[in-house]
Parts: sequence; C-alpha cells; structure tokens
Amino acid sequence: MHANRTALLLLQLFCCFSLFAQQPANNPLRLWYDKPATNWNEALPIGNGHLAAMVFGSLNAEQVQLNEETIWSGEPGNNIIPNVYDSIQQIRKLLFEGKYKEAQDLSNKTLPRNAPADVNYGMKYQTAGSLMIRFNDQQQATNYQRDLDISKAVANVTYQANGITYKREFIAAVTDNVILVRLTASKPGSISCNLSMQSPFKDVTTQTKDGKLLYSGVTSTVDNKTGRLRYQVEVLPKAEGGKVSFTDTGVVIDKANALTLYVAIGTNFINYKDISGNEAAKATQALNAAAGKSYEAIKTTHISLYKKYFDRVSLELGTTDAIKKPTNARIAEFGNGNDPALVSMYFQFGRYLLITSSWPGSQPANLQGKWNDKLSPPWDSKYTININTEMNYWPAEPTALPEMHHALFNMLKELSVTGQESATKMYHARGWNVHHNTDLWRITGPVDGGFYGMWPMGGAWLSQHLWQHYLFTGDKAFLKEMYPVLKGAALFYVDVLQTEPTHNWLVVAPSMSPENTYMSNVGISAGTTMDNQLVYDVLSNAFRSATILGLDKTFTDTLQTMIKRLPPMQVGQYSQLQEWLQDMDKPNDRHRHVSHLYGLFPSNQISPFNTPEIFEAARNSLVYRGDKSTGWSMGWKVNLWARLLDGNRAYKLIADQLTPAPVETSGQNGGTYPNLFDAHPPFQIDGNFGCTSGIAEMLVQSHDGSIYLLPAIPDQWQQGTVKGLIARGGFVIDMSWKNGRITSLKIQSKLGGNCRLRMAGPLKPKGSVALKPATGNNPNPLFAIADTKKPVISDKASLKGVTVNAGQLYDFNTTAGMSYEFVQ
Ligand code: FUC
Repeated sequence: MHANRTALLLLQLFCCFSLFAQQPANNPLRLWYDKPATNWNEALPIGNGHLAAMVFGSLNAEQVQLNEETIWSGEPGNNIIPNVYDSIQQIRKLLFEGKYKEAQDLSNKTLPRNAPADVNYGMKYQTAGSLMIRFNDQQQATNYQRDLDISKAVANVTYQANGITYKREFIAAVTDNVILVRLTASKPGSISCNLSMQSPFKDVTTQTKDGKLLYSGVTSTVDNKTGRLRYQVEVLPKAEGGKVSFTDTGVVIDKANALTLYVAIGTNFINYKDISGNEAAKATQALNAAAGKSYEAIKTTHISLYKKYFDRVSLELGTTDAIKKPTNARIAEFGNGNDPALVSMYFQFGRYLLITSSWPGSQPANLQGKWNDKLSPPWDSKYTININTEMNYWPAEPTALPEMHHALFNMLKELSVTGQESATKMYHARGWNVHHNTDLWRITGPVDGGFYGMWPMGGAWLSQHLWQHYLFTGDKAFLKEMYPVLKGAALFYVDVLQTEPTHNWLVVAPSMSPENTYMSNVGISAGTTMDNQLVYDVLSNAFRSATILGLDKTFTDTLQTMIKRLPPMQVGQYSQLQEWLQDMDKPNDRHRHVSHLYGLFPSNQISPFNTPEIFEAARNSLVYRGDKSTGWSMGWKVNLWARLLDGNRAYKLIADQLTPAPVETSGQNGGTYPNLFDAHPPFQIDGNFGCTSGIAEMLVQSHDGSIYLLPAIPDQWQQGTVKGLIARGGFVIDMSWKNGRITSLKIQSKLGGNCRLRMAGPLKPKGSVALKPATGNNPNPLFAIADTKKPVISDKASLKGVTVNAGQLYDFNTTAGMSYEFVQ
C-alpha cells in the first residue's frame, strides 16, 4: 500500500477509535451493555421495514439473525369456513333467548378449535436464518461494549484484544434495501473470520457463487396451506486488504484491514395474492444497487434519512447518574431508583421500533414487529387485531410518524377486498369484515375456533385508524382515497346488526368481549360494550367522511338512523362500566383485555367533562381490573390512566412495565427484556408501542374538544421539555414545564383554524396573538366530540362524582404555517 494511503488509513482508524473512546456514556438515546448477548432477548434490533436483524455481539462468533418481512408460511388464499350462516342465525336466536351456554356450544361446534385438516388458522412469520461470523480466538477481550444508538439507527460492538481495538457496526439501511456489517480494527491485517449461514429451516441450500454467499429455501406448510414462499439471502463480502476465499458453503477472510458485508434478501412475494416473483433476481438487484456504494456513503444517507423522522420529537424528563449504567442494570433498578431518562429512552425506543418496522412501503408490524428467530413463533407472530395490531400504531400520529401508519393503511385496503368473502359467505352481508387475526395473505375468517375467533369486529377497529389519521392531518385527499374502505367497514354492520329483544337496541351478535368470559367457558355474546362503542365509531366515521366528501346521502341517512338505535353505555351494580349488555361483570375479574374501556382509549366516547358518570364507572372498572398484567395490557393501561387524568397511576404502570421480564413461561405478568423489548411474556412488540403512546397521552391529549397540555403529569416529572408532539388539527406542540406549570409553549399550526387549549393556567403571548377564554363548542371541525348517549345506571350503583383537574380553556385563531409562542 502506498505510504500516504497507509497514513490516511491509520489516521481514519485513529479518529474512529478515539471517537469511540470519547463516546459519552451519557448519550441519552443509547442502549448499551458491557457483555455480549447470551440470548435473543438481549440482542439488539435493527431494521428498515423490509429487513430486520438482531445483533448479538458475541466475541468468538457474531450472530446476525435475519428477517425479511414476507417470509411467511403457506401461500395465498383466505380461510373462510363455508356453510356457517344457518348456525350463526341459530346462535343469535339462542343468545336472545338467554341460552348462553348453548350458544357457546354451537359456536364451538360450528368453528372447531382443533383445526380439521382443511381449515387454516393463520400462517406463521418465519426467520431468514442467521449470518454467522466466526472469529479466531479473542477470548481475552477487554473494554467490551455493545450498543444501539437509536438517534442514528446504528448498532456497534467494540472491544480490545491483544492490544488491538476491534469495532463492528451494523445498519439496516433505510435508503438501500440491505443490511450492512462493517468490521474494522486499529491494526491493519487484524480481521480474520469465517462467514456461514445457519437456520432452523432444514430444507435449505447454501452455496458460494459470483463472490457471494447464497442461501435459499422455502417456508413451511401449515394447516391446509403449502409453503410456497421462496427466499434467497445473498451476502457479499468486500474486504480491504487481506485475502478472501470461498468454500462450498462459506467464506474465509484472512488478515483483512477492514471488511464490509452487504446482505440482501429477496422473496417471490409480489403481493398478498401473487407470489410469482423471482427471489434470486430481487436479492441480486438489491445487492448490486448497494454494492456500488461505500459503507460510509450508505451509512451517511441512512442516518440522515432516519433522522428526518426520528428527530421530529424530543423528550427530556431529566437525567441522573443512572445513565452511566448499562441498560439492563437500569431496568433492574428502575423500580427503586431515580431514572427519568430511562422513560424518555423507552419512549423514543418505541418510535425507533415504529420507524424501523414500518418504513413506508413495508408490511405492517406484526406481533413481533419484524424481529423473529423462530419457525413457529408465539401466536405465529401474525396480526392479532382484537388489540395488538391497533396498539402497534397508536404512537404513529401523536409522535409524528404518520408516514409509518401507511403500512397499516395498505393492509386495510387489502383486507377490504379479502374481507368481502367473509362478509358475504359467513354473514350474507355487504361490505367487508375480518375476525380477530390476519396474516400476510390477508385472511379474514375466524381463527382458533368459535370462542376466540367469533369476533367479527376487526374491520371496525382497524378502520378507526383511517379516521384518526384524517383528524391529525386534515388530509381530504387521503379521506377520499380511503372512503371505500371506511364505507365497506360500516356497510357490513348496517347489514349484520340485530335487534335485541329487550330494548330493541341494534347489536352485533354473535361476538365476544375479546377473549373474556362472563360464565365458565362462555364468552359468546350479543351487544358487548366494546362492540357497541366500535359500531358507534365505525358508523359515525363513515357518516362524517361521507358528509365531508359530499357523498352517499341515502347511506348517511341510514347511518344516522342506526346510530340512534345503538345501546347506551351502562353502569352496573358495582358502579362499574358494564362489559356486557347484561350486568355480569365480576369485580375480581383480572382479565388482561379491558375491551369495554375502548371508549375511553383509544376512542373518545368517555369524557370527564361530557360523560362524568361513565368516566367514573370506567375508572372503577379499571381499578377492579388491577395493574399488573401482560406487557400490552399494561401499555394500554398507561393510556387509560392518562385519559383518566391520573398521572401518578399512569406512571405506576410505566414502572410496572419497566421491571425485568419474568421467564417466558410465567404467563400473565409482563415487563421489559434487557434489550428494552416488551415481555408479554414472551416478547411481543405491542407493549412497547402502547407505552410510547401512553407517555405521549400523559403530555398532550387532543381527543376531547381541545388540546389538553400536561393532562397527566406524575410527581416524578416535575420539570421537562417535549418538542414535536402532534395534536389533532395538525398542531405541533413544543413546551417546557416546571412544577406542573407550562413555562414556555410554542404551537405550530399546519392547517390553520381555531386552536383551543386546556391547561393549568394562563400564559402570556410572546408575539401579538393572545389567548382568550374559550366558550361554546370548538369551531374547529377536527375537534368534534363524540355524541355519547346518556348512560343507563343500575339502581345498585353508587357513583360518588368525579373531581378532575379541568384546567382552563383558551382559544386563539391560527393561520396555516404560522407558529405561536407563549410564556408564563
Ligand atoms: C391476544 C391476547 C394475548 C396475546 C395474543 C397475541 O389474543 O389476548 O394475550 O397477546 O393476542
């Protein structure tokens, strides 16, 4: 090598390593550890929506466990069970006669739990295997650190051995569809390793060709679906110096100065009904497109594009010495320590996971986002849509990542097609529906039999996300594009609602309050509270959308008439919000689902100001349910306590979430793994997203006619600063606070219109626009409140009345594109 180039290389290496030496342990957005991962829940996730990887950082053998988002078992096709309509009619009759056990028995018989060979209960998301990088002996390593910098979406491993500093970097480039691994060392010629692939798939082919390591296979056959999804992993090693040689199934790198591995994965997936693609051609194309660029070039554009999204929101809740400890120690000590920066990192980690799992153009995040090392993951790692998939997208709008929400919207468009089959064949109804699960192939029939599976509400819940996106963005073109999906979701309920005999209310039957029972092994019901709330929302959203777009007058008349006939919410004998149409709740019911509180969060049908009795009853229900539960259940409860305007209780749920995860088999009590992944247990990503959303709800709420600033601040957050949270109406909020009072506030209006604030006290204008006390309804249509019916209250209930911190309401008019500043 030319002397100047050697000097330059040494200078670069010196800069690189001295940078590391100075890398502050106090970067607040860095998960870091002083030991390699000993299991998957300690490894660190990277992803670009399409590709994902878990990095272990082991000394002798680095494992980069790979995923590609379309590697699912099976093949295209729906899972409708034929000839069930007559039984559904019969179940309706039994329910209305009060023969609940008989109704459940018939449902179980009609949709058996143990799948007959010809029924498909949903496919499995499967791993792409692992790239293994085996090194020569380095067991005497010192100063070991591995980290994930979520402000840049880069993972690193560094250590010293034999006087040499080694560094590994990992990115899943959001700019190029490749994963890159970069190995460097402080002394030239120090990188010697072997590359190979390993996988739990048995029937795979590994070969070396054209200077690459190639690995290919086909996914599993499950239930009645043959595995036809083919994939190919391609690894291109680019060494600087040293020698690269190939064996039949591996690559040997000898004494390189530096090594970059470009990893691409292709599949034959084109869309949910077309798998005629060429996996090898797709992998090669992605690899070739990236291989012409240097690692540094890809890394630079990757970081800057990632930051465009990530940097929109910042949150500071204070920093203590705890930040100097490894992340696993901080989780272990959170309960008895003082570590507000762990909460802000956990909040931002949720945003990191949303960006890296749902990058525009990708599939929506499944139960594990995109990270899975198994062939048969828990619950198949598919989409459970009676809570989990929705929860994944709760943070999308308020934490300023609406582009990531589109992964879900695209799935909705597809479900609105496949769901017509279940609507027509099972229910003789127009429109579309989906039950409690779906997968890559957009199945819409019942999964797991006539108990869990008899829940025809997936379309009603998922389609709320379309309307919410509109409320945050005011995007009428989007509303118009998605209107057929919203209309189809509503049309299904127009056709299936049944008149229940006692009050002549219109209800869904059969259905259930997700996964819960009101009698031993009986959950099937008519008119559960959650269903009534969901139907209210889906019909109202279709009505409002059609009205805004000036469409479908006859249809909107029908919707209006039907909305009037929906059941009111009911307060039962224990002063609780009833979960079922009949007063059958048990105060000792600790079930993880809190479905009847959907009306409180994510919906806006329960308000301390407009429906105080229901608000109080909802709070009683949540108290009865208790705090500790599965990870996602606690994530939901953070949002619910925030909506109940109780910051200390919401914080308590965050603290419950930030306790070390119990062993996987322990069942119901969730927590957090060392890598900050949520534990159901086992790992399930929804709890991460739910908690991120809940923290945003503690800071800003905008569902109840105004923007409530600091609605649920716990004692622990005496002061702080948040920037970039989004409120409905397209308002961007930056604020600082001290002792619960806002000290400075900046509101940027993207859409213009009236801005109504609810907050603890008055603020002075910094410019010419002053706040004036608000009266009457908010004239901004994006703040319209729910028209919730008066509740029916049991004679046995004893409501005490609620006192909440209502703050004061202020209005000011805004112009699109302008910012407004206020100070204490
Ligand atoms: C729902 C939940 C379970 C689990 C599963 C994936 O069925 O009740 O707790 O999260 O989804």
